[in-house]
Amino acid sequence: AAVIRRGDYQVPSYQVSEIALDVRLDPDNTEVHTRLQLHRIAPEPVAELYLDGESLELLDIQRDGQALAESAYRLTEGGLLLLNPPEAFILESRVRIHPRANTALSGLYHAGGQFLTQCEAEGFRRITYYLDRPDCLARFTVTLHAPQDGCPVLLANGNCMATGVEEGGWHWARWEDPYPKPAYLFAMVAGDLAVVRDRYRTASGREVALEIYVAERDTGACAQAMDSLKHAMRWDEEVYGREYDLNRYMIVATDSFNMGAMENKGLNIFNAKYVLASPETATDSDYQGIESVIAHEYFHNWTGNRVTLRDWFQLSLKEGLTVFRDQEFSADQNSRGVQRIGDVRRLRAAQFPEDAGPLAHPVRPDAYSEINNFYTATVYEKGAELVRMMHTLLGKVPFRKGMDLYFERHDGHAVTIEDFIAAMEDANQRDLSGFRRWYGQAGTPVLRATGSYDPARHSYTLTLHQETPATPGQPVKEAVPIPVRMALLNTQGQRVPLELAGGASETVLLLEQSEQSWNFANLPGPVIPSLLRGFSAPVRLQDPLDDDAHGFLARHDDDPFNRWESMQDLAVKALLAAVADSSVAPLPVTLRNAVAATLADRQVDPAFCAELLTLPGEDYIGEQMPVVAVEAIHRAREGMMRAIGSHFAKEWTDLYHDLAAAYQRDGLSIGRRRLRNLALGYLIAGEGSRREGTILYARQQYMQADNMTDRLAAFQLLVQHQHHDAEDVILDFYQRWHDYPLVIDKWFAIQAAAPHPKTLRQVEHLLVHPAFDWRVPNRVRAVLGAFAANPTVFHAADGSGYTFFAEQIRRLDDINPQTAARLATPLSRWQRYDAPRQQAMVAALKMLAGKPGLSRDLAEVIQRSHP
Ligand code: DPP
Ligand code: ZN
Repeated sequence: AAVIRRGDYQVPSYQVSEIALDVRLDPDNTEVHTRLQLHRIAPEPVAELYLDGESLELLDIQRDGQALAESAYRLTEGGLLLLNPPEAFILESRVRIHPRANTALSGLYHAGGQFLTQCEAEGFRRITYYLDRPDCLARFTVTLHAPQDGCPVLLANGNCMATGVEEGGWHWARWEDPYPKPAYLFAMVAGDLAVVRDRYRTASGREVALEIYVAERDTGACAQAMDSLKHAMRWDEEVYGREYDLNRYMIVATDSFNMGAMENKGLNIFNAKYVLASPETATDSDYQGIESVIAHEYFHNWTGNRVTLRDWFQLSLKEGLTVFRDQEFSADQNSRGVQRIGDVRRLRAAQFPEDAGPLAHPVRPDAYSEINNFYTATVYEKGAELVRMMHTLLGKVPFRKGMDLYFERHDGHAVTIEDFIAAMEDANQRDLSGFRRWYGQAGTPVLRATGSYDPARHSYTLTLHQETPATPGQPVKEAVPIPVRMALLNTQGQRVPLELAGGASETVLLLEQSEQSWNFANLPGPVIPSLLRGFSAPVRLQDPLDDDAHGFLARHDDDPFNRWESMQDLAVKALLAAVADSSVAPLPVTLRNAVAATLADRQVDPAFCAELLTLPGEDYIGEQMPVVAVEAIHRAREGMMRAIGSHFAKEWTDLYHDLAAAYQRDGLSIGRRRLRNLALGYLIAGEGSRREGTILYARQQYMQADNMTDRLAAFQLLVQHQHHDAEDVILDFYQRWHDYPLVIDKWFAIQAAAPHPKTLRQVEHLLVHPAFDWRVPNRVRAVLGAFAANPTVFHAADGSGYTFFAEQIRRLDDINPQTAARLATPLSRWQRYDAPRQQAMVAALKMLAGKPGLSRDLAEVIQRSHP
């Protein structure tokens, strides 16, 4: 497929000032009439003007009111070529499209009885012929026509200007968006939806109507979404001085959606997973997911919509920045330390492996063939880390000055990452040129720290060294600026004043060369360094500390992230030792003491305590090995769970009973539930194969829970530990919740994630279950996504997991290429496994590569995975 390169960017030769759409909605045959006002901006006449268009049936085309002569245009595979276009003209087209058959869920589609659109990145060209590129900003008017019965609600971006009825039981509505926007932010919705309303008064006193559109029976489950929206609106006013700019903010929830949500101007469309929640159906982490995604899409109104992208290579300009903003929002709403740990966990789980494999790409990529494949952890999560580093280096107030200048300069424009950095630099007279390398260079830098205390001089010397491994297409790497937030702790665990930081006890060192040293003089005595506090840079830190020092930091470091990190380090080292030698004790004494101290610490917030006591996942352990030892890792981790469970059985039992409480939704209660469910997990693990006592706790908790967090935690433990003996609960769960798609997704996912050999068979059954639906991405992800994240089953030594998985991806590719390509990425990690697994994974990739009618999306992932 054609490769699109960043260096080939050209300004468009024409612009659209106005676009008016008139759409007659029918699931099988929708007609779209489009009227474009085009004018040339290129200085000289051009021979041709290309309009994008895909899967469109052209019925009629006119220029300035006259049928367009056949010699004046040509239809191509991907669009329409206008030959010798005049300087300014009106182009009218009429096309037919087929929303029900659109299972790719890109463009206009019909699902669950509703008409919905998804236009990012390039879905608008599946609705009409257009300059479908983010630097083409136009004012949109759209008139929707639909049967009044099936589609009483007709929505689009902006303001509703007029409505009316027409013959045959149809009606119409006309919407106008006063803000010029790129086509990827266009949206329309039609269906039988109920609405939950609220109001918001902006800082300057304007009233905004807030509307969440859901199915009638879900109107009681929108409170978290609505509250989160109001909090996000207030936060953006307070922290960034940004107000909402239309009179109405609409959110529509659907079960059929490729992404989490979409920030269409004034009319967000959301995966229902990030809107609907009630205590009975949603877990605490579902609630948190809603808070952050609602905020994320809201924040896009300024970072993405008002200031948009010049081209898709700049995707992180809006996504990295907006993820940073939503992470900070969540940190302000909840516990900052726990939030940061969660964000880093996600970065390490998804982005680090991506950056270390064949799909590695810079935060600002250089080339793509299908842009949908670049909505990645690198563009989002690493992109957010790059913004965070600038925030760390500049400080809060200068960063805000930079943002103000960015908005002032670029409001209403389509800009680049370069423009963002320049605004930060110009507002603060700072040179951030090193960040351009961060954006352009793939791979995770390794930061090696060495240090020594000189008792004669009372000084500590710290040396930092950086090196970024080669990635595909980038054999040689340059040094990048790495901000290292740090402190030195004395033997009582207190931070000591640092001369080189003017006496402050915490500072940010900036490593710009490949190696630099710092000397900390006049110290009161020996010190232990606390480095990369708050995870101040997205790097792999190799610190100079031994287990005793980590054990010390795990108890005393006042930086929550580093305290957690020390605990993780101890666990990872012990696990790696057990993987290498199965006779090694599963719970070394340093770790045991750290666990004991954490369990005994009554001061610590329960949510943070749960983080400290959660062992690193199998994937993360595998990441630390040259070749992932699938079974040995699983055994070692189970062994450590069992050892911690049995050694501290009394503490876990006490915690389990002490933390029992009626359901409440405040932060403290959430933390207590989390810790209590962790305790239950350890108790069950600790009983080894007997499990008569504590499994009853889980059964009881499953039956009696007054909320989904507790019920699901028990359910998961039962499925995980009881194998076929859990069949009664599996059945019970289904019968209770079969009317709730989001809950049934969990039911599918937990079964597909069970770590035992029979899971493959079970998953085969799940795929033919009446509730399974290949057209619903949430459902497909629940089964195939969970399966591919199940280490011992997906990576079964006989290759059965890979073969089975590839067959399902092959099938999905005909239905929804975007989701198929996304789900297929675990196969790209083949180099990380032993030879027989490598062969089986490559064979699976080859089988997919030979598929007839392979999509551009999947083709690109396969090609890059195994060039
Ligand atoms: N909907 C996706 C997001 O908000 C793409 N813009 O991240
Ligand atoms: Zn986004």
